[in-house]
Amino acid sequence: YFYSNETTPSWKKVNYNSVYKDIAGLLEDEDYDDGSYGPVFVRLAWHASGTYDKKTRTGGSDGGTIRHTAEAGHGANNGLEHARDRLEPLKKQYPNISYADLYTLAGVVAVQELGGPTVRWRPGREDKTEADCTPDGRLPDAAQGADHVRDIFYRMGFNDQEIAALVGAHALGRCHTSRSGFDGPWNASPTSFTNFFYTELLNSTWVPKKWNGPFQYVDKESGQFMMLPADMAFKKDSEFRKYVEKYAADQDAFFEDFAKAFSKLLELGVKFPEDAPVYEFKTLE
Ligand code: DDH
Repeated sequence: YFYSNETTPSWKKVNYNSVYKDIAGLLEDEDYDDGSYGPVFVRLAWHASGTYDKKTRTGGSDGGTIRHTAEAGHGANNGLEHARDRLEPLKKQYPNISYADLYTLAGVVAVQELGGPTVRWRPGREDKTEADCTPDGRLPDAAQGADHVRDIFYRMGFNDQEIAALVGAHALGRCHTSRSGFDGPWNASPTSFTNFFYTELLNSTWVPKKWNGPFQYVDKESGQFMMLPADMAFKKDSEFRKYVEKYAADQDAFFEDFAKAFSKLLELGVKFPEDAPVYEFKTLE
């Protein structure tokens, strides 16, 4: 009779390289959005983590609470069910992975497989109950400006440089009127991880969109690309703008800073087991 199995924690029973490959296999789908679940996986990982409050040490990705109705139902999380539903078969295939690890790992896979940097990631988050969901209002409001963005991200423990690096994720994906009310992608290659958020922000002329929807900007030239009011804060605010100019000019610097800040985001508030290894997954072909 071997009892060693009983004492092995679930997180140690998972082959994370294998989960990485299987998540990568779920990215492409020509019928979904721009052909990839990558952007919405990144957003799921970010919203799962971005509820962290360093003062009360509540929120964050630990617990995987974004899957519970109470938190999934927060307005900012509209549409993230597409990402969770897409990943659900992997939870069945790997019953020992926590949702919290699965959702954060999906963000890492998406960043890497869409052409971004290697993001260091550790397993060992544990799922918690609905009672551990955070209150609504911890994620940023896209209609507001620099002061609000700072309030939200300083609460998590980020500085201006890290905030400016993180928002570069808006090179990916799009806004959906059915989810946030806003409309459109930020650039012409929403399924590639690039520094185009910064280059577009600086190089295009942004004008208010004429429509009945919420106030947002479109590029004057084509009208196809968008910026949120909160995005424009990174151009208007001189401290944020320093980093925007740096990342627009130097994609390597952006990749390096994004990888660090994104990894930190996914670990906010997590109490990892002492022997949890750090993975640097190899990007697939
Ligand atoms: Fe974001 N984001 N985000 N965002 N985000 C939206 C989409 C995506 C804000 C608002 C919105 C980050 C920061 C901010 C991604 C990643 C990240 C949408 C549109 C809104 C609104 C949702 C929809 O309609 O589907 C605001 C405000 C901020 C801020 O104040 C800084 C950060 C830090 C990240 C990150 O990942 C590190 C991604 C990816 C998307 C595209 C999702 C998709 O489905 O496509």
